[in-house]
Amino acid sequence: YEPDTGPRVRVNQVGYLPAGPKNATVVTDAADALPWQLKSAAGAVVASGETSPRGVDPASGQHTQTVDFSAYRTPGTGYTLVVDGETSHPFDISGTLYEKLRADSLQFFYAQRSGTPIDGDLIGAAYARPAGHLGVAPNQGDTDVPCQAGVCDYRLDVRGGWYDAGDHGKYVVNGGIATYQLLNAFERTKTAATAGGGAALGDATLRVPERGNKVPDILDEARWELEFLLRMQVPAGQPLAGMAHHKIHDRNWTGLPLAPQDDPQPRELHPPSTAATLNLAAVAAQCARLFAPYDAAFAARCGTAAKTAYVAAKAHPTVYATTADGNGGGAYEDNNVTDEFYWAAVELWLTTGNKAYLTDLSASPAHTADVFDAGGAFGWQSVAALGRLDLATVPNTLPAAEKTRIRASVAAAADRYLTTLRAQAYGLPLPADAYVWGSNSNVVNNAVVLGTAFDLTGDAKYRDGAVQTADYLLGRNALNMSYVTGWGEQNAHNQHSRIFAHQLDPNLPNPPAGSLAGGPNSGIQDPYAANLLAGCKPMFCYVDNIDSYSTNEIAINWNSALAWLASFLADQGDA
Ligand code: 9MR
Repeated sequence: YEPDTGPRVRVNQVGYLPAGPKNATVVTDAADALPWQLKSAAGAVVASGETSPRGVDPASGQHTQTVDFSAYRTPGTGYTLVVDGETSHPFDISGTLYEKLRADSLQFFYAQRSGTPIDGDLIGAAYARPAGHLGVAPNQGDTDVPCQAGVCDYRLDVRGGWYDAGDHGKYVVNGGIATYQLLNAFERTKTAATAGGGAALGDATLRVPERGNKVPDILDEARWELEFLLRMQVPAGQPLAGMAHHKIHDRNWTGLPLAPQDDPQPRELHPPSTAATLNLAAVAAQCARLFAPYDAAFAARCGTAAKTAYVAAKAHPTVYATTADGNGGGAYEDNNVTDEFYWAAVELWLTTGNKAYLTDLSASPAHTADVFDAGGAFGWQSVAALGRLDLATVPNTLPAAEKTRIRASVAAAADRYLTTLRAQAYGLPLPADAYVWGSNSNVVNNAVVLGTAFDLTGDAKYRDGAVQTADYLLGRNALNMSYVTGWGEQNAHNQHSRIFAHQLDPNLPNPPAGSLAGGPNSGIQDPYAANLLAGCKPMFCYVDNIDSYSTNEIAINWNSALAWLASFLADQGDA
């Protein structure tokens, strides 16, 4: 199978920031440097130079050369890059490229909302749908959900939240990290010099029903999930009170397409887990400090839930979710919760200032370990870096030397991601052996570390690394395609989703603009990809087909990463 990858000159198909880095990659057998030309929309040569030969790139297996045209800074549209007789897809040079991506990537969450009708006037008629899983036939509903056999003998109202991905499941650990990232994108605006005080993330910046309520819309969106996460907590008086159920989903996997309101499957609560409980503790603690100025009662409710969850997790520290519980929904297994304990203790300490949490976080091995993995700085299963990043950025009373150590660890990790990025022909912070399920989220999360290092140090090399990461996502890659729906000349739009299943039913929409595909995955764990892509080089292990859930699904934890990065980049203006 040979995908059609178009012109051999690969660029960010959306564009480049005027004063930012401008890099492209050419696939060529030529051994020596080649001349390149940058052309305006009218075809005039506005800049020229020579490529840098790179040899064979391990991630793609391709023989490549790179182009650096950073010196050209004139804003405009419809530029192309010409090398080796090939013309790239067109792109812009503009300081406002990422503002709409910030809004689009956040808008994704409204489209994924469960338990509420989606208003076509807000996000387009194609996306309007009735509320899902409120108990209206044929749904059995999330309003009164029983536990799986033998798990508990009560029922819970766990309506609301976001559907995780292309399925209708709702999982506390993945909801946790996604909510963290939206809250963190907001919290960043309080400390980052480039964030303009957060006006761009204020009220009436998104098309959500809550716009105009004087609460920043990104917080309104996060609250939709927070309310669900709070509902997943085991009630007082029950065994394991204060823990959080790991997940709620259909008894059996359903087929595609399937609108949420048409899902007839029984919904079931799965056992509580320590990981889910600590995710609840961490994000509810974030909620308590960030909502305090807007809704004191809600902030207090979050604070109580966070503390209760933390106490329950300490009382039941080894209740693990396993791969065995993977029928009808994802397992989100985890048998090491050292990192979750650390993250939760950090968030609770940052919110309350209570010394007991400081004692706990200081005693955690995660506090001194190198927590930033080369493949992915953090993810739903490994969250220590979230605690580290927040200790580095959220104002706190750590002794100066300790704060310096924490911040230096973020910069050191960012330096390593830059080293990786420079070794890649396509300029991304991911080594060739790390293309796993959801690789795009790892790529972006590594760029979040770069962005945070820039916020902390003001050193432009980190910001440039984050910009280059966006280049990879938006077309500078072996497949010559953008992984963000509606963004770039050739973009992913057939992602695996029961709701946005246009590929299977022309009456249904594609995912909304701003939806990130999971990305290349050398594991090719779904039958469609396994059959089509056997033997693929890492960056080729992707197909924009709705059947390929292991390379091409949408997911809240991937879009939350994109939203953080897009917001960071939008704040850089013309860089
Ligand atoms: O993102 C998850 C990835 O890290 C795992 O390897 C994979 C298999 O367990 O599951 C992914 O998460 C999926 C979840 O299990 C169910 N909803 C869709 C998620 C995205 O594909």
